[in-house]
Amino acid sequence: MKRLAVTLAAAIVAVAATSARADNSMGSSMHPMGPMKTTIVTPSTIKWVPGSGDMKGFTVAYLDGDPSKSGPWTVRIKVPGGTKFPVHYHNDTERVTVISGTFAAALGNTYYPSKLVSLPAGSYIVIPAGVRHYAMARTDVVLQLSGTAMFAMKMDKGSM
Ligand SMILES: [Cu+2]
Repeated sequence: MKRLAVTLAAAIVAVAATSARADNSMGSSMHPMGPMKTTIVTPSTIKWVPGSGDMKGFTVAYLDGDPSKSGPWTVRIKVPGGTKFPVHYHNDTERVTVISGTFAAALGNTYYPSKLVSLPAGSYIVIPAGVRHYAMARTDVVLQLSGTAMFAMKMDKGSM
């Protein structure tokens, strides 16, 4: 019985050492996601400001991180109804959640309004880097975008 207790204690120490190592790597400033800060926002505390960079002209809430830099970020963007986004792509995966209103998007190299798929509030889209796509806001919409690299809309020559 004593031998079993010793073996069990050794096993517990081994597990504790393993989890301590795991905890240490998550909490370190060397974590691949970079230093994290706690963020809590509610709909009434979100700060809306004029967007910059490729979000210029839109009203944007910078929730977390900075889309003009490398590293994880999340923003919300207000897009007026009728706004069209011509065929474009990104160098990073684009993740979009429709928070309110109805957005619409489609994949392809040519803008065909009839191919746009309506995306009501609650819809979520993931578009891998390099995939050509286009979109429009069917109504005033609020979109949540997130990424891990600098956000930029890229267009092929002559695709306007
Ligand atoms: Cu896009």
